Amino acid sequence: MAHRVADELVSRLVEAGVERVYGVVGDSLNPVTDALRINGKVRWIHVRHEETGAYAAGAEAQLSGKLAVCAGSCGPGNLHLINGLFDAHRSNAPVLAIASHIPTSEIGTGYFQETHPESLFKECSHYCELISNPKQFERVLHMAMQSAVGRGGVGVIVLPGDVAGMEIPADDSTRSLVGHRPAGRPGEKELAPLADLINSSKKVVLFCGIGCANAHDEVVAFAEKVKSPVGHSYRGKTFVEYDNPFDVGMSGLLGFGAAYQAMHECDLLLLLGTDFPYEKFLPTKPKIAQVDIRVDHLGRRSKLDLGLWGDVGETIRALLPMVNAKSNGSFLDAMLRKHKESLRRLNVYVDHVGKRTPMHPEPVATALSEIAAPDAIFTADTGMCNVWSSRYIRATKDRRLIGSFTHGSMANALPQAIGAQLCYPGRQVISMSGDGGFAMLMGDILTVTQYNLPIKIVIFNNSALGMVKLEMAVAGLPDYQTDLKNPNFAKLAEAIGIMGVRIENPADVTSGLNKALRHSGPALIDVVTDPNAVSLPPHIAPEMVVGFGLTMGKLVLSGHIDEVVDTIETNIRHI
Ligand SMILES: Cc1ncc(C[n+]2csc(CCOP(=O)(O)OP(=O)(O)O)c2C)c(N)n1
Ligand SMILES: [Mg+2]
Repeated sequence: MAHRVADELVSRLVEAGVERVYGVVGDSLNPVTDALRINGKVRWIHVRHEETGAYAAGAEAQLSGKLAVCAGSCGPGNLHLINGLFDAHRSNAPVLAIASHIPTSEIGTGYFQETHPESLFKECSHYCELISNPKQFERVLHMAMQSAVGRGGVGVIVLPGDVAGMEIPADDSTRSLVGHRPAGRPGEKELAPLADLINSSKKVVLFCGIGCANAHDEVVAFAEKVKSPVGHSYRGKTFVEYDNPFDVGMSGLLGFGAAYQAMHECDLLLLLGTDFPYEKFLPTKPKIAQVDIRVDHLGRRSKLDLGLWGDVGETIRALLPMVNAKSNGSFLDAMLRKHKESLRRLNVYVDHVGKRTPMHPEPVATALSEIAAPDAIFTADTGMCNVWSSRYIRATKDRRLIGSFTHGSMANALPQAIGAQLCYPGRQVISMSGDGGFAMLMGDILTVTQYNLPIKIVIFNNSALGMVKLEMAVAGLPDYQTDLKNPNFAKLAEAIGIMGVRIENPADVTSGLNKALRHSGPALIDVVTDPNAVSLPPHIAPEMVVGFGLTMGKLVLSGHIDEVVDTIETNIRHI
């Protein structure tokens, strides 16, 4: 049988260990899907929207560290991938995107469905090339996959349908992908000034990001020796929060605990594997040192007294014998006390659930954390689910939490859960969805039913674009266009043949979640929550308070006094 470029593509995917390709079939992509059908070793996952496919591939890649693949047909088909690819790329998730393309003879003529994917995907990839000749194919594919796997992010091949269908000789020589990272760390000469800084500082604080993914034990051992509070970013959470007696929570607008205070009261702040972007939350007074394997991250947020290029775990292992154990733990103790107190305040709605409806979301997230499996995979939608997941989902050694943490796009949670569940069929996967986020890519609940994926979709149904409602309040703007008129999502789930559980009453939270999480198939839990539940950051800047006051003033002036009372009553216990 004739061997086409598309057949060669599939052989190379098999060789690279790819198990699935997410996408929607169509025209120019036909040779590729046909080759997948014939080969039979790679599964085509038929999503309802290509953006879902890109998110799902990104989730697979983030969780497994292995190459994942998505595909879109020419023009609009691959254009739909783009937001999910931005997310994957900015999460350093190794993803290959196959952007199929119009026939080569038509390129540049304003042909039906014509776009220029090689320009469109440039910004969301390390490598993106058009394959216009079969002889080019093998090397371009290799470079796209190698850049995705090696640099962490997206590689794109733009493959016209006619080229995909052209015959080429089967090639059994291999060009293997190199996926492992070098165990790079600074030498003793570069480490010495860092050891000096640490030894001459009384109060050292660690702030840990995703770069600490394999450095839990090193971070904790260092914190113990130097008596350091350990704060973390959202992406760092699941890797450093568990089994860590020195944990002081998270910084940033969604933050909690004593991380902000510790970072501002220390005399040396060590930024470890973090690219935390919010300058306002970073201190300027203490000395700052940063360690990162991504050299372009060094010094791009804070002015550094010392930057070291290296893997966090390797660097700490080498550094540890060079630093003196500190005997005075009073700063650490004070921060841990402050953290405990802050958690106590954060838990007022959990400790005093009450009977009020619509209910607060915090007890829901807390119950979810308690009931979920110790190795559950959580995905969290952009919006208030970021707050509930970062604060109330407890990290364990084996749990994972992913979201659109760098790109910050809505509607990521359900698609990411699809990728997570397909990649880890034996693990519990929980999508913490906003009602806005869920509805945005709602069509792909049909992918959940089509593949009978036992995902548990928990919708925090506050009938609002809640995060934006809060942003408007903070900015002193009256609430505008944030309300959502929703159906009963549980009934909607039942209509498409999956378990639907509607929770309207605080007393039903635990039993409702239990019922759904114990169910062996897919389940949707529609939890009706308070649209006025706002979250205040641990550090409230004066201008934010002014903003809050202003909104209240404007609401009163516009006759919404009942809403003002409601909001104050709802949130007063936070302040
Ligand atoms: C694709 C996209 N559109 C708009 C936004 C701006 N935005 C951020 S959060 C949010 C509201 C999310 O609402 P919902 O999913 O209901 O979650 P909630 O905050 O209410 O919990 C919006 C509109 C975004 N981040 N991404
Ligand atoms: Mg909402």
